[in-house]
Amino acid sequence: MLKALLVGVDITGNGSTGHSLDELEGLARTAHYQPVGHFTQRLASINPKTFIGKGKVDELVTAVKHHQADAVIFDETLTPAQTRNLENILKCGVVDRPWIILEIFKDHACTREAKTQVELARLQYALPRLTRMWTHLSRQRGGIGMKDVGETQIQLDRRSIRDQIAKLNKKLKQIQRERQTQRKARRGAYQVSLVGYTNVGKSTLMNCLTGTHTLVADKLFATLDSTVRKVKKNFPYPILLADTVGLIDKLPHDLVASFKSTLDEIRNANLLLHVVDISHPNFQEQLRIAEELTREMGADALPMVRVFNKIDRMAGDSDTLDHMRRQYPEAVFVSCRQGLGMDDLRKAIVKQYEANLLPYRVELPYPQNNLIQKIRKHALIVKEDYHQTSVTLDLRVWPQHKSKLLAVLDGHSQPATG
Ligand SMILES: Nc1nc2c(ncn2[C@@H]2O[C@H](COP(=O)(O)OP(=O)(O)OP(=O)(O)O)[C@@H](O)[C@H]2O)c(=O)[nH]1
Ligand SMILES: [Mg+2]
Repeated sequence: MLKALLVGVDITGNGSTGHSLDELEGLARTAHYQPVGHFTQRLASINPKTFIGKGKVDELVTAVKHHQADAVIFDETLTPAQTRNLENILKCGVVDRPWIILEIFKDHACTREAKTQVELARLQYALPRLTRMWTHLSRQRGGIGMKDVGETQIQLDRRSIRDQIAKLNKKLKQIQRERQTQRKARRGAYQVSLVGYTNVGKSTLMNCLTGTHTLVADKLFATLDSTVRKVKKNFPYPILLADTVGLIDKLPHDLVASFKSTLDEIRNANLLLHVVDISHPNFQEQLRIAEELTREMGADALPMVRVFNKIDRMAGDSDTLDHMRRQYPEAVFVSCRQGLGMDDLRKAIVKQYEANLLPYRVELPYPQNNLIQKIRKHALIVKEDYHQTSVTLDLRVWPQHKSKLLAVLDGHSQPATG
């Protein structure tokens, strides 16, 4: 395991670095680094050459020697020049938060799509940082190690990375075409998509509602693929549920853009369930960040229900629960692990679904049992009024199903008035 020093910077001076470094520590461990020291600095402005101030750099030089650290990890996004300058002074690897996230994504990617997306994001990140990245990339290619690389080699390398980027882009387009076809086949169904910070329990919720076994793990970014499953259990309507990649503060932008299928599952949803881990000490900040990222993805106009999860861990803290119930009266409070609140959640989904239904009334001449069976496939029958020679049905129709319903009714009925 590589030994690493962690560095957090508090630019606004609001004292939020403490939390942020806890998260960085979790990320660093997930990416197989062993944190051996923490440093934070309050800064009025960023030093363009080294990001942090000279005094802090000197402190780090001493600490790197003392701990024999292999790397210094910054909880920020460094420019390629800052990374190079810092590596020259500190004489060890310098890594920033986006790179750590990319390393984790690389480890956790399973499917062809996720692997391609992560590789693409890594290469795009590497291109402007090639001198430093050489070590990482060459290690993958068979271990050339930390030796210095000449300028000619870097030029060659840059070209080969550009070629690889072009190839991956092409491959991704093909995969996304296949996805598009699958999505078209699902058109017309009501789709609910799970969104939320990483590790809040989205996949656990998916398993609870669909009875399937998507990977659940107590680690950051366990899910790197969007999966879509049918929810049938205890629902009056067919509903599709999509699990998506977890969100996190300072998520690399290239990475978000490359996870196009997750973005599509979110943007094309009829309803978002925003899952929040209420037992996390920093859940309010996570909630804010997830909503900000969702907005950036262009999904802020969609109907959304907040789902506060892991209430089983809140036995000693009813104040926080009460406070959130007051602040978000429409929210649902659940424990996916213990199956608490699942009925409330189902009701909330059904309520959102029904808000979209169009009322429709038809009058059928008797007897029409077959026809009624067919109608049930496309509409909800809320009332049946039997008269002497006919029956009036009050229906609720999902807008996308209206044409199918009309096709079924064609020639058999007439829209009733009143
Ligand atoms: N105590 C408790 N733990 C839960 C609950 N729901 C999920 N967890 C745990 O939280 C951890 C993360 O769960 P996941 O379902 O993998 O979370 P996720 O949001 O899909 O995470 P990513 O895919 O990594 O973004 C696992 O260890 C779960 O067992 C809950 O209601 N109570
Ligand atoms: Mg997951």
